[in-house]
Amino acid sequence: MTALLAARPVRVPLVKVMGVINVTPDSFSDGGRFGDPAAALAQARRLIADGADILDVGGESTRPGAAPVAAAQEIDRVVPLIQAIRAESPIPLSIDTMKPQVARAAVVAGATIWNDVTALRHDPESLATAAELGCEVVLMHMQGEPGTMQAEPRYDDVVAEVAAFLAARAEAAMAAGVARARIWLDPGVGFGKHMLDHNLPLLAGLERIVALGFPVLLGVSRKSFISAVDDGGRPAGQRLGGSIAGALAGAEAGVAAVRVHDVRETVQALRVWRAIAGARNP
Ligand code: HH2
Repeated sequence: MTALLAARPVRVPLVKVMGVINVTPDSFSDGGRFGDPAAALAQARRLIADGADILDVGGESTRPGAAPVAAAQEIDRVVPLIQAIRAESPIPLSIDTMKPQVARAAVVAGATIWNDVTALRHDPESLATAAELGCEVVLMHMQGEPGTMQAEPRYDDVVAEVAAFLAARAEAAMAAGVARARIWLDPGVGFGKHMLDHNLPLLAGLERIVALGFPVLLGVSRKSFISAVDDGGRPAGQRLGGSIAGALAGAEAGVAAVRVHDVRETVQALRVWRAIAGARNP
């Protein structure tokens, strides 16, 4: 019995879990749930207890048709939460914003990662601000703008085009003074990508994004393509199985982290995946 239970050394890399907290009224899956500061802090505590390695705080939805938010309002939404989490936990915090003013305020409040779905293209000041702040940056691929990105996305070879874009944005960030070791890449599942024709080949080709040599963050959690693959009718809150399948596909491809809403379930799935992978390569 003891021999059966003896732990084997597991050499398969750990995949970090980034838990999402949207302090917005309109995010596609959890909008309106954590707009109240006390509810947002309670959610942060829950995600930490559930095993999150990083928390990603967002004050503006990126879903198509979401109302734009002024920088001052976005700062009012995210900074008190970042300060409150920082006051009670050392967990790394990421700020999900396109705006350099918001990133700056968040970093001053204690965030150490700027997660930008526009890969530092939204504002001419973004690249220089990222370099000056000295924070880590997540450079995500998106074709088009959030408002219109799903209108008619087109690619000849989605994996090659996403990889080339990300490599170019990493070069631009480094040229502006962002240290190579601080750069993450994200293929941007669901951002300017056709539900099945683009998201599925992109997920199938993730190794080519990982091969660029930067840590990769993958966000599949609750996205619409899950419903399209499933029965077409599941709302965001009923896509947990598909979200976990996506996280495991990412783990298999070698991503460094997954961005998820359901932290506990994802942590468990990744632990079991890693234990099996470790047993395969003792
Ligand atoms: N997805 C969303 C938002 N930010 N950032 C990165 N790096 N990668 C992603 O895949 C990603 C992201 C969309 O999810 P969510 O935050 O739940 O919704 P909303 O943008 O409506 O707030």
